[in-house]
Amino acid sequence: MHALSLLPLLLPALIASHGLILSPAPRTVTDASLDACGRAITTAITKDNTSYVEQLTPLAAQPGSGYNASACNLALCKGLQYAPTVTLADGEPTVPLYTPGTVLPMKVWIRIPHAGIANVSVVDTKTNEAIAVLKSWDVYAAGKVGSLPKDNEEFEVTVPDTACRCAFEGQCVVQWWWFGTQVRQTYASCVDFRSVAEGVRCERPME
Ligand SMILES: [Cu+2]
Repeated sequence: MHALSLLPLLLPALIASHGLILSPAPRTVTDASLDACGRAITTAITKDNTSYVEQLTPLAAQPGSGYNASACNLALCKGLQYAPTVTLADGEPTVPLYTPGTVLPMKVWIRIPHAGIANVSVVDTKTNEAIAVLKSWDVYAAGKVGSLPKDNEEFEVTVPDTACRCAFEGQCVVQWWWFGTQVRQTYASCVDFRSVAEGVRCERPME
């Protein structure tokens, strides 16, 4: 059951899920996600305000869903893919580069709170391995909109030294993950980034 709530007009409604990262800019539905996850899932993520992972999973099994299991892992960023964009000037990807030790302020939006647990981690997108847990909450989103602890929606994380594992766009994400333990619903939202220490040279991995 979801309490009826008025959609705050000033907040982005790109992904009207129970919650998502507001800043830095999170992954959103793109053609890359459509190719990997199919129309049933990407339409649900775009339009359905209860598009938690457990609801997307059965959509994947629908005939004609277009879901590609090897490309779309719903347990990682709800299946949303890295979508290359480049600056016109220099051809560089528009994925932010954070040197290790960078303090990254983050804002998330909890639209419908469900008490549970949450964490923020750096995830290797190829292996879905959490390289580092940057923050975690034993109790999260326990309360009502407007009375949640401030650090549930506004917090800082420190970018770890990940050697060359996150040196190039698409290799890693900062993933915010929240599981409502009573309702058994999983929400996730991801930020693409690159990270390499000053003076360290990394080789771009073979595709
Ligand atoms: Cu719910």
